[in-house]
Amino acid sequence: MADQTDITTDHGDGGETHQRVQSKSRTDTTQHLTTNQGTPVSDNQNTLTPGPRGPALLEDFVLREKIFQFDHERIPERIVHARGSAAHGYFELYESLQAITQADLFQRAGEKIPVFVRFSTVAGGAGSVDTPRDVRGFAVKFYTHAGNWDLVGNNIPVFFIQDAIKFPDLVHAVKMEADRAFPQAGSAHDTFWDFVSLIPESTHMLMWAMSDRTLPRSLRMMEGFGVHTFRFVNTEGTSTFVKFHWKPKLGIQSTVWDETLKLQAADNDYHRRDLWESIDFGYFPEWELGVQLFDQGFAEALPFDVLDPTKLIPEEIVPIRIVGRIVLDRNPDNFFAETEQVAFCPANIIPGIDFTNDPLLQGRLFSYLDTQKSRLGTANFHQIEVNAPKCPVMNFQRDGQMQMRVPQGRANYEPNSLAMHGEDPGPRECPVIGFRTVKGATGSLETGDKLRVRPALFADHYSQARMFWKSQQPSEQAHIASAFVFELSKIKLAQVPVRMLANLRNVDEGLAQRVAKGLGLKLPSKAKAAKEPIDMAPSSALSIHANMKETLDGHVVAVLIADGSDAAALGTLRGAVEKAKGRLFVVAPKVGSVVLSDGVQMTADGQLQGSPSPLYDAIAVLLCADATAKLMAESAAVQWVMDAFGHLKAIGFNPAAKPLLDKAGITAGDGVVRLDFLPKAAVRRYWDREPSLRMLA
Ligand code: HDE
Repeated sequence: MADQTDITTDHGDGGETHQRVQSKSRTDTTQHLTTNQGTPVSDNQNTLTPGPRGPALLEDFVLREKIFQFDHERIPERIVHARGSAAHGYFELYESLQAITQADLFQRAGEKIPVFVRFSTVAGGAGSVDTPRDVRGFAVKFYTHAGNWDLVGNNIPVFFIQDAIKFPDLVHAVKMEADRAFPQAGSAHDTFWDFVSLIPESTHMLMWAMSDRTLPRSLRMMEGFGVHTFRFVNTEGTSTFVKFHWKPKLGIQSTVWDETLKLQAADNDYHRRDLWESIDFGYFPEWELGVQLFDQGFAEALPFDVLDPTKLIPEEIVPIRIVGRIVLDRNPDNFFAETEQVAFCPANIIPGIDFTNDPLLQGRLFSYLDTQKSRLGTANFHQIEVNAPKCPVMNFQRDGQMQMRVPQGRANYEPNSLAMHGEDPGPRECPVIGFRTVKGATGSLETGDKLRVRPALFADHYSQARMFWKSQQPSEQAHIASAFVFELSKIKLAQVPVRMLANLRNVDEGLAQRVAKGLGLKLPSKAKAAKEPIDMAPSSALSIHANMKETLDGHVVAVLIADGSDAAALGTLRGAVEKAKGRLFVVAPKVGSVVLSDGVQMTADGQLQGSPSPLYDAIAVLLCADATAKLMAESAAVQWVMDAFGHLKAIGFNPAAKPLLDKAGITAGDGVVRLDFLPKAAVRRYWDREPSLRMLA
């Protein structure tokens, strides 16, 4: 970077500010503002005009170039997953998987390779909020020595549809409605529920979508899944089926619905900011990579088809083997160049990994490459820095818009005999380590007449939806039932909630009754199932509440202080929170100056009205009697504690602050503790509090 101290600021005839290089730096061109052609610019404040009040001159190439580039700053946003946030990091392998796969990144235990990871919502546009009820994308680009491998997954292990040919219909139905362009980012509207209520294959995914999985507390606290069944292939050509899982180091955690709604108002960028700040503060987000491995015999014995992306394999049946981890330790330097221009594609695989015939995956293999041409405008998008492999790339593909390379010589075809004539012949195939599609089929019925049919086992639409429901704790079941009520309450097409209830009766009669009651509707007769569901054993791994980690690691505790707050108590609280690897965020009525009990003046991190409690994991109220009396007349303060209580968070307080809690209607109970006990209490939420606070379905 140029030496910015060597700059003079002065003003032009119209009073405008000019920051100019000093005369002694005129020969040091590293400081000079230039056009895209490298021509130094003398004035970046004024358009070229004849006379001070004359019209703009067409010859002003400085103006035209600047506005031209600005006019084209945006590229088409992604048709789905438009809103996303990303980070750089690395993948580290724990143990060699050489016997199972020849994939380069799984060979040498302890080796680290770079990754770029983008998280996204699905339905909303690039400028929409971070916290709608929505599936989250979890896309990882591994820059391996053998080429880029993209694992383009979601935070839910199954999908709404079984065949790619239905994807445009699904996306049209869930995105804002065609005539009115709302809602911006959310599924609670007519067209989505009209569509899904007509395709019972969506029922399993709907159960997940209505669960708290779609309300993650943080991108750092959600699981990720490759969804489809893939294959590992070893050097002998032997293939093993594999399902990929990401397990967050901090455990899974979600918000409650009322909190989610309030977060949308409190901070549109809640997840983006959280990811950025965590990396910035050195709390590096981390996930372990797990694989479920199984063979063809096992797959054929299952009561469902492993090619069906609406099904999962419970961890209790095939345990997850943890093989490595990703750590995200660097924020992007530039959002557009990296996060926006990154182009993921499930077809980007490397030797040792292969596809299966999952019809959803097969369609995706076409879609992603195709969409990048629309978004990035050229077939050369793979040369953009974030997309470029970090290993040699050599072939005979040439030219096209925005070719960044300058290929040497005449070898743009092969076979060629140019080497015999002393010229560079270009690269050659390698039958040994080059990518080879695995021989043999995934199972039966993979050859025969050309048909447009689905395998018969795909018709089981409800067994796993039922398994998911049975695997949830009562607190989670109440959230799922309430989410169905909330979403279906927004539907104006009278037949749609009725059709949905008829489908839900195949999942669980109790669930259907609770939703019907919440909607004030009579339970319709059960929809006829294409295939009668079977009862599968519950899988506790599918529950968030059963698996939440009690920790302050990477979490934020906010403390409300004001003039006169006890300085020593604040210091003790900070020490304890930071010792538990949490962050303390200080909130005060005036951000610029708070005078503590010891007379020392400090600044707060956030002002009370701009720092509502939904933004934090737990809160503390540390006020002297005077400040408490004043803040009892401030609705933002009363709301602050009331919301934390309503969102089932731990609340710590000093005795003088208690009247504020009383005013907010906060009753004693689990998680409402004296300040000293807060760091211990703040490691979890208090689900038992909920039934006394809101009417859940
Ligand atoms: Fe995608 N999906 N998808 N998808 N998807 C896109 O590609 C598509 C599906 C996923 O951060 C698009 O570059 C089809 C399942 C993620 O840049 C597009 C089908 C899963 C991202 C596309 C699916 C995903 C995308 C839009 C059904 C989880 C964001 C822009 C056959 C396993 C990647 C783009 C990023 C993005 C197509 C279904 C995950 C249009 C046709 C299932 C995480 O190509």
